[in-house]
Amino acid sequence: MAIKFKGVDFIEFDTLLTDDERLVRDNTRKFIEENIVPIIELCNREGRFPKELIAPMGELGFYGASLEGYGCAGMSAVEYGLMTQELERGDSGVRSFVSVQSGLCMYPIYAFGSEEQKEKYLPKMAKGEILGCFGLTEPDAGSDPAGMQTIARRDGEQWTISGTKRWIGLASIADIAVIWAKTDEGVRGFLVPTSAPGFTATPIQPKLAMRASIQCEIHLDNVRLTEADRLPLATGLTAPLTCLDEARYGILWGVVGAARDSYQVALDYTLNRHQFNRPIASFQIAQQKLVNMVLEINKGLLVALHTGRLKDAGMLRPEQISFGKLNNVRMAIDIAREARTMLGGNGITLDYSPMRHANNLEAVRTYEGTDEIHTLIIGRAITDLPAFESGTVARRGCQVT
Ligand code: TGC
Ligand code: FAD
Repeated sequence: MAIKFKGVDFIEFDTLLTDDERLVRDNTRKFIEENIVPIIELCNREGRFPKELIAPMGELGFYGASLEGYGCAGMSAVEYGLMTQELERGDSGVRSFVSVQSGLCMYPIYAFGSEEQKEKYLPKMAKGEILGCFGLTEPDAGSDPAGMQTIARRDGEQWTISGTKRWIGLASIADIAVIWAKTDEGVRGFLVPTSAPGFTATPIQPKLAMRASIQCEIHLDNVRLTEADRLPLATGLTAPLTCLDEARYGILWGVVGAARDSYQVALDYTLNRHQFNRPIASFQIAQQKLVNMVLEINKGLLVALHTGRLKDAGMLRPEQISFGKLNNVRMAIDIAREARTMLGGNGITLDYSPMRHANNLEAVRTYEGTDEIHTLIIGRAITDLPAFESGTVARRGCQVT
């Protein structure tokens, strides 16, 4: 009897997509299969970000893909999500690179920047000629960014910024950094050229996750900027949190890709490897593991698609993004780990992807809001009882001394 469902799709998911949506997904998949899959294990082994793919990904319109104008592709939210799914099927580091450039750097310029800033940066960023990074987290302010200590002081038309940011993706190869700082007027966002005197970015190494990507500690030592470097429409903590919504949305799709790849590897392996004179996939426990993966991946896909349809309709709430991120990352890491068990000893080598995905997903469950923070966001939404003290900017004050 022939296998009826060779891929993971058990629910005719493609019938829920338009031709354009399928095209975006298939084109991205082809790029990943031809360009990322052949090199990604080596990149992980060497701890190397594949910089040589920055320009080709720009040519395909991967950066700022959901933005309109300025040389961006103007994709729908669902198309963007399907794209990130394929990117993360390749590697979380590749998807994260596109998330940072797009959702965390181009998006704030697009949403909060002046027309001059948009014209100056977005077309070149869309091509990958200018790279950006996003500095919100600090050594002592991660889950609670309102506790940030980076300070920007105004002196007429000039600003001086000092502080430390940690875990900042791409910072050592970026041309500009979107830096969030406290000012007398509250939290504000700045476009800091990484060539500015007083700006340094040092990669955090060694890492056991996201090895094919770069994260840095940034030091800002009296970096001088002008008023033209400030994002004029970014006022308060809501501005960076809105950027996080964009990136979290990409993640809730992306991680389904990592889960799908892990499942496919486990399925292929257990169909082909024999023990006790039979394919491992013929054993009931193996089938139960595969079936659980198919159930959870298909549910995760439906959550992602529905979230995308809400976003395209302008109806998506931040708590619903938390729902998708928490559910789908949890699903994906469980599947990557389970897939690893099905490969036996071979599963701990770099010849197979599930353990690499599982390690990456350890980081994904931490960044863009930890599992615990998204649990508390959803908990607050369903009880109207915040389990954490909200409004800490107001409580601690933004007074710059
Ligand atoms: P809270 O009192 O809840 O809110 C303050 C103001 O912000 C508004 N707001 C949001 N607006 C848009 N989107 C959201 N998701 C929002 N969440 C809150 C809120 O309405 C309020 O506005 P207003 O006008 O009433 O003042 O703020 P809080 O300080 O109590 O805490 C909120 C909390 C804990 C949920 C937030 O701080 C949080 O999400 N913490 C997690 C930090 C985080 O996710 N950092 C990510 C850094 S970037 C990163 O990790 C990149 S990884 C690379 C990659 O993406 O691949
Ligand atoms: P902490 O906030 O110190 O949390 C430690 C633990 O305590 C977690 O388990 C957390 O859930 C738990 N905890 C905290 N508060 C509570 C609470 N109220 N209730 C229960 N549990 C709680 N940041 C950027 O600004 N830009 C980037 O580009 C970026 N990229 C990243 C890439 C990677 C690979 C990583 C690992 C991080 C990145 N980050 C980035 C930072 C990331 O967003 C933070 O690591 C994350 O928000 C958690 O902050 P923290 O690491 O300081 O952990």
